[in-house]
Amino acid sequence: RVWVTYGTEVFDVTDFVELHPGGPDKILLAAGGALEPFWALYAVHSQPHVLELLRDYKVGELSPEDAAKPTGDTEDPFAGDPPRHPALRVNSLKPFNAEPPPELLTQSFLTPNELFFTRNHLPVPSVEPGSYRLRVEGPGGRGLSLSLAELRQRFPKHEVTATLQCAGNRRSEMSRVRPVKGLAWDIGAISTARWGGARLRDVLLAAGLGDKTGEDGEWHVCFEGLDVDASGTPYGASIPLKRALSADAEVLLAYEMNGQELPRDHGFPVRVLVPGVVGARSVKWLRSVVVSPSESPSHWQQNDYKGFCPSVDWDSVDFSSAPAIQELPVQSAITEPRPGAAVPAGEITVKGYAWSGGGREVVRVDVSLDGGRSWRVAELGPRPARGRGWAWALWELRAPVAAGTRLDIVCKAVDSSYNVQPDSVAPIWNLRGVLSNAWHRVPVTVTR
Ligand code: MTE
Ligand code: MO
Repeated sequence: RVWVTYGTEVFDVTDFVELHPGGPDKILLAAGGALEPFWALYAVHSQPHVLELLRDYKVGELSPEDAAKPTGDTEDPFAGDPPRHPALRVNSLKPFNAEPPPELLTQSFLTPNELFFTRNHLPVPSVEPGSYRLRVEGPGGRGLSLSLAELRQRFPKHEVTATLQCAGNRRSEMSRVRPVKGLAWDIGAISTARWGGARLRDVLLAAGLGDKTGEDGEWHVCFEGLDVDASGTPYGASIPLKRALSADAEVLLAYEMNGQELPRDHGFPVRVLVPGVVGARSVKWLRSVVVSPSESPSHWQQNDYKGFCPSVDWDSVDFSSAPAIQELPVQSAITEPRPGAAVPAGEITVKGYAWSGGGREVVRVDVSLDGGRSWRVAELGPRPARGRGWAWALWELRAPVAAGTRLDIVCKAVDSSYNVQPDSVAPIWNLRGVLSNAWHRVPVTVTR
């Protein structure tokens, strides 16, 4: 049976699951745990009649031990990590890596902060906002040191609605072809937020670092986080200086996410946000920004987050032979229905997301119900009017389906440069399982 808790009370909601106005799949996400974190996200629940309705299903009270909070372990480097939303699908607890369930991912254009996918390589640092300083440095001893208040006050706040995607999104589909090294992300290592902060460009210009564009080869901006490994080495990455200085590229030193202060998991108090570029370059818990003639020496810039030929294996790989991933290729996936689902005959609703790197807008999403033999054009949801194609398009397709049939649902997106997704995984397989953007396939059966 299906139970949930609210406060210290326990409810058997088995008979209510099918009656849930938001759909049975959504209420089941809270099964076996507390309702509060879900009700906090979906405000329709904060009405007296909802609590009253729940009363009818009460079966008991939590025991005092279960009602008490679990205690933290002080020896554990991850003991200071923040609390997380129970709906997140955890791929690794320490360090914390988790993605929202697909059916919640496309519930709203902006991903609620609590559900935004989290990709941490190390423990989450605890930062005292009052003593935080951001170091900005470049050649010739030029630079700045900024407090959080100075970053907020000296530079105009700029806002960008942008999708962030991890290079490893949809890796689990790649490892089904052949095993790869990396976290087994499903389709949820991608999320969208409205980010607010200072433009990196404005900060670099204020530091006197705006003059190194091009004349002596490509320069870079290297970022370091406050999160460090056991040897004291921080997370780091870089982007080309040209992108950092471009007003069009809208690179941010973000301190706000969806109108709230940046949550700890997403880089409190300041992170880099590089629209249209692989998530790995958007360094969280930012401690330094250094303008340099070379890319970041960090492991994650040099020996990770690069693409290779399918025949390259761990014995033959030469990481120095491939460029670091920056702009990502065109991507799309189906969030509803789920693979293996049984859907009722009549009309099916297929939902998903589509996005491309570099600010290239998604111009079309094609959906097939028969494995790619015939196609229909999905309807794209509303997107922000202003700005470039930094954010995803949510899409939907409704189509009649006959009882007793099997559907092989497929989606593929087209971006404004007419880039398309590859039809299968094998030719783009790579040992690290990155850049997994083949047509997404979801088999379902139609019941009678
Ligand atoms: N920044 C720091 N300091 N440490 C990290 O582990 N992970 C990177 C990037 N920035 C990381 C980081 C990777 S690989 C991704 S995909 C994004 O952060 C994820 O951002 P999110 O956790 O806010 O979704
Ligand atoms: Mo990532």
